[in-house]
Amino acid sequence: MSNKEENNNKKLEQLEQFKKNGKDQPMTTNNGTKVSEDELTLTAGERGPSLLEDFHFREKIMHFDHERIPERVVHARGFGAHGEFEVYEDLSKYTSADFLTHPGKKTPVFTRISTVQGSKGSPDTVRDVRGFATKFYTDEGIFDLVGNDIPVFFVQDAIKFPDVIHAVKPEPDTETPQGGSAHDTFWDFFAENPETSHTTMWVMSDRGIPKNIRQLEGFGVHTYRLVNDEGESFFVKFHWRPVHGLESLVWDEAQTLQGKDIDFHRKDLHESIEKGDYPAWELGLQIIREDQEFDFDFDILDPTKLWPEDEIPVKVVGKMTLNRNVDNVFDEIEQIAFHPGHVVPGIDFSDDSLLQGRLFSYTDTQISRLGGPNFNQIPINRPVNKVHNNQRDAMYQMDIHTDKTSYHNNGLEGNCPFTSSKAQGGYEHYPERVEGHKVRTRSESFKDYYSQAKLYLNSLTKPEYDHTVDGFSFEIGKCKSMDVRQRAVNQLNKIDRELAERVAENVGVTVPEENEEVKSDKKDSQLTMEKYDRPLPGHSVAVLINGDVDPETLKQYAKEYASQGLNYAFVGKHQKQLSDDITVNETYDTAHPTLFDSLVVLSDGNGLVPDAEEFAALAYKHKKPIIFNKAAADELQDQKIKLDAPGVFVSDDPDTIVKAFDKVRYWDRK
Ligand code: HDE
Repeated sequence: MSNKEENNNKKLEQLEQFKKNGKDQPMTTNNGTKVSEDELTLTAGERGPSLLEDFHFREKIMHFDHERIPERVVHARGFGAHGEFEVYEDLSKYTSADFLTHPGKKTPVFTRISTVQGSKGSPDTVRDVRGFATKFYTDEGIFDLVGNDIPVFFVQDAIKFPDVIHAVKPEPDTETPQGGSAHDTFWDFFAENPETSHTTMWVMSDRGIPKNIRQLEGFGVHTYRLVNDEGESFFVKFHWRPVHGLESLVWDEAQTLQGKDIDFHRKDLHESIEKGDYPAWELGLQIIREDQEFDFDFDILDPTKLWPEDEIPVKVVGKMTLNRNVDNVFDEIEQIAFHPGHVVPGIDFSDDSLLQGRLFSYTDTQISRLGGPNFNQIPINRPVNKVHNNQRDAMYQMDIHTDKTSYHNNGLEGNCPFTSSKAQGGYEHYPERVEGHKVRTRSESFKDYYSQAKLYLNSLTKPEYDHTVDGFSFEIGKCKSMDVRQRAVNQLNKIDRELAERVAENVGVTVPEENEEVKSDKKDSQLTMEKYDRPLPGHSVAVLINGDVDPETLKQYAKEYASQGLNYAFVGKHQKQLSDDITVNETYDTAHPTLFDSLVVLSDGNGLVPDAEEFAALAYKHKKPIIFNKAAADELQDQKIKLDAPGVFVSDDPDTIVKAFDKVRYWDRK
């Protein structure tokens, strides 16, 4: 069969497929008129001027001209997916929320993970906090848990949010840097607003550069309330614990990826769902009784403080699995509208003033982003239960209301829709008793800015601590103003003397003579990233094929890696099919060591090409597991790669990979 015939047959087959899906529809204008021509404008004569009466052309271009909507002020860059949530046990002791009291019941969810600072087209792997927002479509309405991947926040009061965001966003005179905090205004803010200390400590550590979306933790950050059927209330912090473990990039790798693949995180999420290797998180709760509110050495309403897990353990209560990719990124991920004020009966707010401020901001921002107050009628934002109320009209109204009345009380329509008592499932706010003077002051209990920053540092492993020193040194070292650098280091001196000394030396400023560091040896065992297991499935391996390696050998590697649930790619000089089932799908140009978790170098014994050595050198530098076959090990020229270094293996056996992944990074490799 000729190529042309083959193509025609393929097209016919496709058409049959589309017919089956009901997609073989004629093209129409937005008014439903069938379109006869979609590639040529209407002109007066073949070479003549275009005619204004070409309504299809005008409509097509007009619509295109308006395709963009304002990006989110913060969290503009994000990706997400659909999934489901299932609670493990009946939590009615704490809450009346239906989706938390029926084990086995599956609640649909949508999760969007985002960076904070960068614009919509910025790279995924910048150093930043990640937003972690989940919409639960419960039978009682929507509950949005709009959190971050770091358990604390930069500021204590919502009125300071525009300030911290203005400081971290690109500087106004140059609009740089994009997607990062390594610049003067952010570090000036850090130096002048000590409440940022704790969160900044997290962002400068490995937590600021997560390896992917699947492997990060999530936190509700604020203290919320759970309220049970009897009206009893508990304070609660929400946690998401990644089933695939918690991993980070190294900074050099994160920066390289900003060029090699700016979509690194979103691709990983998308591809793992396509493969059926579903990202999943367990929901955890830290719960304290109301009478315990003042039992701790921090204020539970202060969002710059975490609740140490050694003191208040996390109770794991359910699991979220993301199992369906979106069909259309704009329609779903861009138009989704989260709001911490979307709650269901059984979940309520605390007096955390940051949370209280957020309750205003999110609806307000949707009005300019999504064009009016009817954004909850967009398909991705609709609750699964039916909405009935007397709200009417406004921009982009999608419903046709057939009731005569749109007010309450009414007599004409039986006073419908009617309100419901708590017993009937109506939302009643927790009747917290409040009293006080109207003041603009902050409680004394919010004024300890350094103890938990120190707690975090004390809890890190030595490599994690060293990375944090490097994070601060890079960021502060990027500041042009020596005064800003000095003031930032002066702040560090109040938290940790060693950190201040090491950063000061790296960025060319002095450490204050006085040793002012907060005195505390307190640690929490749950703050290091090392606390997680890192299951083998889902990790990736680049298999370098140097020379003419026998396809039968490659088949054994492919079989072993597939059986371990690893994602692997064969990398060689050219993309080509070597046998029926073995294809070299990547080259030294299309692949890069930063795109993989580990490396296997297979040589045919005729000398390693320089590209292969370079590949290995970078994977070695980034402390990844590396396996050389015996031939490759013999041929290795690069003196910096030590074959007896931690995490370097010499073996012809495909199952060495299991041993190699004993650690995901060999931090002790020099
Ligand atoms: Fe947000 N935040 N935020 N925020 N936030 C927004 O809402 C705001 C805060 C968070 O994937 C905006 O729809 C104020 C804390 C996430 O769509 C905006 C304050 C935490 C997302 C807004 C905060 C968050 C947003 C911008 C201080 C973690 C992305 C677009 C009181 C607990 C959600 C939008 C998504 C988005 C305001 C502080 C998380 C402007 C005023 C603390 C994950 O309304």
